[in-house]
Amino acid sequence: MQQIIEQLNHWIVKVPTELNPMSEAELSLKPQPHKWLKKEIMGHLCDSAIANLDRFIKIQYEKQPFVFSSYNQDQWVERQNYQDTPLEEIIGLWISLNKRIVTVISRIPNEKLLYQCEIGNQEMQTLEWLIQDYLEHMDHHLKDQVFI
Ligand code: NI
Repeated sequence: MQQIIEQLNHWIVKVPTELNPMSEAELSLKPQPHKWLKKEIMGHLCDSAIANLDRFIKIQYEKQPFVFSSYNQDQWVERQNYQDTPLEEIIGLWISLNKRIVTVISRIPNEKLLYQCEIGNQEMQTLEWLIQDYLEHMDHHLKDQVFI
């Protein structure tokens, strides 16, 4: 868990220093039709943080196994209108949400990391797995789509 927290803190510092110098034009370039803009990918990472913050908190006190609620990613990016939102605002939101996530996960007692969650198709995973998966999802988008 310590490693995950360190990696999240690393991104919290690195993301704004790398993205702030990029122009709005660069971030608003459409890579391919039907693909998200870099700004929208950052927005999608905010939506992922919102959904996961909710899960990381509820799984700790709700009846077990906690049933994972999914969300429609394209609908969220569209409804939030990240495309027309200033980058600064998206980055600010992303930083605030991830600081909350670091606060929450650094306070989870060890035994609760093993709490079970049903993630769909009757597949069960632990809270620890969910947190690891949250970071892997973020790493994937940042490394493959934003900082290229
Ligand atoms: Ni994604």
